[in-house]
Amino acid sequence: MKVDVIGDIHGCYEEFAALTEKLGYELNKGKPLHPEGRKLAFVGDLTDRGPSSLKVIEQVYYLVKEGAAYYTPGNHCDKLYRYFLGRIVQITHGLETTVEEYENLSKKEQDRIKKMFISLYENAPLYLTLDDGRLVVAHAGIKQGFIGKSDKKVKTFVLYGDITGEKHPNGMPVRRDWAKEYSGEHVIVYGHTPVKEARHVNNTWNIDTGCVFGGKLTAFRYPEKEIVSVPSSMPYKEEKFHQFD
Ligand SMILES: [Mn+2]
Repeated sequence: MKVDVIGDIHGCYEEFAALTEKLGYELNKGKPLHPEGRKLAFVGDLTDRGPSSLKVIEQVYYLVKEGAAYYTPGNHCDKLYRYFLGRIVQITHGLETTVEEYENLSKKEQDRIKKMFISLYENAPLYLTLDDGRLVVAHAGIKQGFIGKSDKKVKTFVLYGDITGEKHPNGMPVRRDWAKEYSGEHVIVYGHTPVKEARHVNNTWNIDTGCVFGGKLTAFRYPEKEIVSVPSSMPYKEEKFHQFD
């Protein structure tokens, strides 16, 4: 199977459109489809902070529905899902931009978007196992021993990463560098932690190149293991990018 895994979009619809074009996808009734039948896969965090979150939801919903793409949720997707269910969530960390777009819609349009997203989320696996398990796509990554499992511990890991429960002085949660310890055969593609360049460590690939923070939107082509990116149109925020030693 041939697939192009797309990093955290966070409402950057224009960059997503540009990236699919660069990857050779062609628009068919508004949807990017590949002439050779390649499929897209989304690492999650479709929405929040960027200008066109709802457009991204709609695009991904139809692509998945028609079997042209795979999707697995990120922590921002999880929070938006809880918001749509009417649970009490804090409208912060970028959710405010998605909620603003949503509130500007008519009641009928709101219902349409809400139903789409709930359906997309509820039908999505916690992480994707593709190509007979050789390729695993998980929002914040996954430890070797968690592949095939889906308990609460695994859910926390794939949504938030290898968090310790501690926080840095700036309030950011401490995340362990699990990729450094990874020694598995599965290719693991993930996002969640913005880095300036896609980071390849031990068969794992972090493709969140911080598009919404002015970096790039990145795709990982499988089985070629190629990185393809397009520049972001958003203002550059140096402090949002993670540095690894
Ligand atoms: Mn995330």
